Amino acid sequence: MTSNPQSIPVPAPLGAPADPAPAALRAVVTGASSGIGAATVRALRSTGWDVIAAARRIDRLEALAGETGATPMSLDVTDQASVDAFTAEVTAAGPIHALVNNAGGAFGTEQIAEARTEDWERMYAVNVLGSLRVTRALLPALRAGRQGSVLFLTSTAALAAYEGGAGYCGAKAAQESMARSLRLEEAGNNVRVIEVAPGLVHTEEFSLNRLGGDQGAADKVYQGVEYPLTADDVASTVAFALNAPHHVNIDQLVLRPLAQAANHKLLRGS
Ligand code: 8X3
Repeated sequence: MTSNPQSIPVPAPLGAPADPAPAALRAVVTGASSGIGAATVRALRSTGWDVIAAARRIDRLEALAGETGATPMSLDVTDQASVDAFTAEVTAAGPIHALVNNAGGAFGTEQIAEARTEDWERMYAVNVLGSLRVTRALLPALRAGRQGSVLFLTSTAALAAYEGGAGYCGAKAAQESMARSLRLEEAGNNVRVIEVAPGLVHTEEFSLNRLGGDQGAADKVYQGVEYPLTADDVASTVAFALNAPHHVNIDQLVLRPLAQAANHKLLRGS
């Protein structure tokens, strides 16, 4: 039986010299400045990971870094030059053991008859092409770490269509497809590929961004839903999947609030 590097260590017998503490595993989390990304940084730090918290809004990252001990780094996943500079700096410091492709979001709720091309371009740029750029750039460092994980934060929107969701559903389904291909391509390099697909998550910014900054409209999305998922609910699921022994590949993990029995069935109180 082979031992797994992420298994719980067996204590040394009494009197035996202690092994030096193993170096912490290193994770990159994109879109780390708020919501699920920031919560994931906290969850991974609290379970012993070295975390590089990456996002465009460096001021927010500095605060998160002060709180958690993560390393803040500027990254715009839609800009190849930014990804290149980020990759050079991160990989110079050693291998990577996990990449959490969290940067993304939804823009607009228009049906296809009224869809705004620029919203779709933005959704594909950040969710799909952003994940591609960062994953492609960090794969050599993930392979070098000899126990790599790439985790895609998708959505239940990837699993079923809904009116006004075509652009977002399509972008999330594209990420899901990317995860499936990558799993086949990288298994031989000991890189596992995980997809976490949450349903309704109440974060500060998701619906606000989607609805063009209209706080009233954003609040209505969650109105009467006593317990939507929180960013921490999702982050603890991400940490669970990444902390599983490395031979355990959780292909796809779907989580919804109890009140959302299906994408189209959301129970609201009065
Ligand atoms: C967000 C879930 O239902 O708004 O990823 O598409 S939903």
